Amino acid sequence: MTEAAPAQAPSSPQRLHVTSAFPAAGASGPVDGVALVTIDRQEALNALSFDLLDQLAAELERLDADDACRAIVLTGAGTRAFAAGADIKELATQTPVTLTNENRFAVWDRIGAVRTPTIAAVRGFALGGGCELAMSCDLIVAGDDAQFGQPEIKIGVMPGAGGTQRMTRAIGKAKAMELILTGRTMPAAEAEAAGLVTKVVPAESTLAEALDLAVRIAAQPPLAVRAAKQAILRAHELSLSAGLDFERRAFFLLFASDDQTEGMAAFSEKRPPRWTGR
Ligand code: CO8
Repeated sequence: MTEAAPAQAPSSPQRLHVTSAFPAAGASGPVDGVALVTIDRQEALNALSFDLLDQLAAELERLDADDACRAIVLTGAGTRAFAAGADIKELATQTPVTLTNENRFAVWDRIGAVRTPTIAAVRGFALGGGCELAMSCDLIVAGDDAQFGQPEIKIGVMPGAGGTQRMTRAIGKAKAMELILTGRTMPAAEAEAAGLVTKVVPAESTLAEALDLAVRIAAQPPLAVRAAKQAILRAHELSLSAGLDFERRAFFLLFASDDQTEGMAAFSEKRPPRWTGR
């Protein structure tokens, strides 16, 4: 298991706010093929400073480059928040010039480019940038204490890391307008009914349920998993005909993989498949 834990004193500007374990530690031992990444800045409800986001992107990229890592669970430390948004105190001093010149929002493109399936395990607040981060993941497992929302309007701005786009695609214009223009938060059950989250579970079992889902994804052939993820994400980007074309090409390409041969042979031979990721 590799672990990155906070190494510096809490007051240090270099403090690590992201820890990770690969393989993740489950209730009954290491979880094969699954990494757990934790945002740990509990004193600020895991608010996403620019440094924190840089650390998070670097960790996700490191895991994404590891063939043995087949699924990543992302969560917030503690029980109160996944992340309560961007760090408002840090944002307060920004200008259009600093935001443009320092280009720190580019980190969101790095997070969105991760090819390994990602699952957000959300307890408590997922607000503003925290909601945008959860929506950047492929699946969301929400505890029944989770609250989702884009409250930026209440502090004089609007969503800036995908909220207007991903929220609208997930729950539709009518509900997205209401949530974003009023800044109202949405409880977990409503988020599930609206189609924002994959499933709602009892709060205390959120991480276990997310790890369980990750295990089931990690057990599938990795080339096919990544190809299917890419095709699903294209459904939000492309016209239907272009998306169907992308899907068909990806499907055809998988017939060059050993896992396709193995999967279909195992079915005929009535035995479990042995995936190699080749
Ligand atoms: N940024 C900085 N600090 C925060 C944040 C935040 N987003 N949220 C909470 N904190 C801090 C509080 O300041 C407080 O610190 P302290 O004890 O030093 O005063 C501590 O966390 C605990 O918070 P509260 O005392 O406020 O806890 P409550 O239980 O009373 O309230 C709330 C919880 C309702 C979640 C409340 O903290 C709150 O409203 N937080 C702000 C939510 C918000 O507006 N989020 C959106 C931020 S803007 C944004 O995300 C834009 C995204 C753009 C892209 C991202 C680029 C990086």
